[in-house]
Amino acid sequence: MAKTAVITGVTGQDGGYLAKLLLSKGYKVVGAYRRGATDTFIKLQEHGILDQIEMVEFDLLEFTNICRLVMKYQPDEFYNLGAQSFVALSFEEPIYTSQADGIGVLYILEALRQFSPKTRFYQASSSEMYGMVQEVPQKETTFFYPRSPYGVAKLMAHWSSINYREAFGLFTCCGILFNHESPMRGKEFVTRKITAHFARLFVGEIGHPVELGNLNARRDWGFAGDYVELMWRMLQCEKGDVYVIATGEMHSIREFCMESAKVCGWDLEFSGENENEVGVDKNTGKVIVRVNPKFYRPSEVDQLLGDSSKARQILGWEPKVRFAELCKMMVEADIERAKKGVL
Ligand code: GDR
Repeated sequence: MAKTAVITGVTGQDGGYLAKLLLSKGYKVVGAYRRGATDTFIKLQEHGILDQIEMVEFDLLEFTNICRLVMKYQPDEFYNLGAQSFVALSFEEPIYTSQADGIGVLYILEALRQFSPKTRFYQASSSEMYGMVQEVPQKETTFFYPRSPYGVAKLMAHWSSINYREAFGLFTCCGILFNHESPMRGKEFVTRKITAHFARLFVGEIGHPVELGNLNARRDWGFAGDYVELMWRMLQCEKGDVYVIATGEMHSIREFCMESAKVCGWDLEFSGENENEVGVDKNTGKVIVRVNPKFYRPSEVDQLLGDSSKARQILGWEPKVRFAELCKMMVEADIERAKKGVL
């Protein structure tokens, strides 16, 4: 009989890629989404899978709703990808973020414990939990030091998932995923903000530069399509565990701009310091990137670099898409959308 999987946050970037993967494996996919979630069904439509998913309204803050969902479907697998996932917003909405990303996970774990203890549970943990990194690169055993309400809430969810495995015997896995991007990334995140803006500049729809915050921050960026495969593989193992998922390569926001600019035929050169820094196309002298301190964060995560040896060994995985290819894929997809007027 076909396995049933519940995916919360199914309308988000990862939800779409994971749903597609599970459908291709013959799963019945129940997609849990929050009414009013941004761009509600657009990504699933773009993937061409909306009509194959059983969509149910869901809210991480409504325990009764979670209980009914779990009781009704008794799923084989439950992937919790739903969250307030924008780190910058968590400084403005710390309480909501803690409730959705921390307590909300506890609601799910409790519902599973009560009504469906055989369900295998995946929790979307985050490299943001490492915050002010205590070791480079970061692995499963690295000490956590979150730097945002988002990171703190994710840490609670992470340890709750481990605790429910140890205390109550639930099958839980946590994927500590480092930043993962794709053409389906939300435009509030820095990579897609850059590629969408570059594409609109490229087709001549706009003329002003993109305004960014801290260009020095460095991230380990992978491709979301690669990473969802690992979520599934984790749940197929004999026992639940924690895995770091990362490429092991780190680049600054500035480097992401330079690499993405190449796809548009621009040769970006940066000059000036801090809020006066600009990125200019050497060939035309046009300003493409400008700094606006409005996008600085109250406390920043300066660098993240993951060591995913454990996942590579146990889950048998190698990231397929590397940095330059990722930039190219995202800019090209956005140029296509801009040309069609759907960006
Ligand atoms: P992050 O992703 O916070 O790492 O969390 P984001 O792309 O928002 O920021 C990455 C870095 O870029 C710097 N930055 C800017 N960020 C945004 N959004 N907009 C800007 O204009 C800008 N300028 C510079 C940020 O300061 C930061 O250092 C993502 C999310 O997907 C989380 O949900 C997930 O858990 C982690 O990745 C892993």
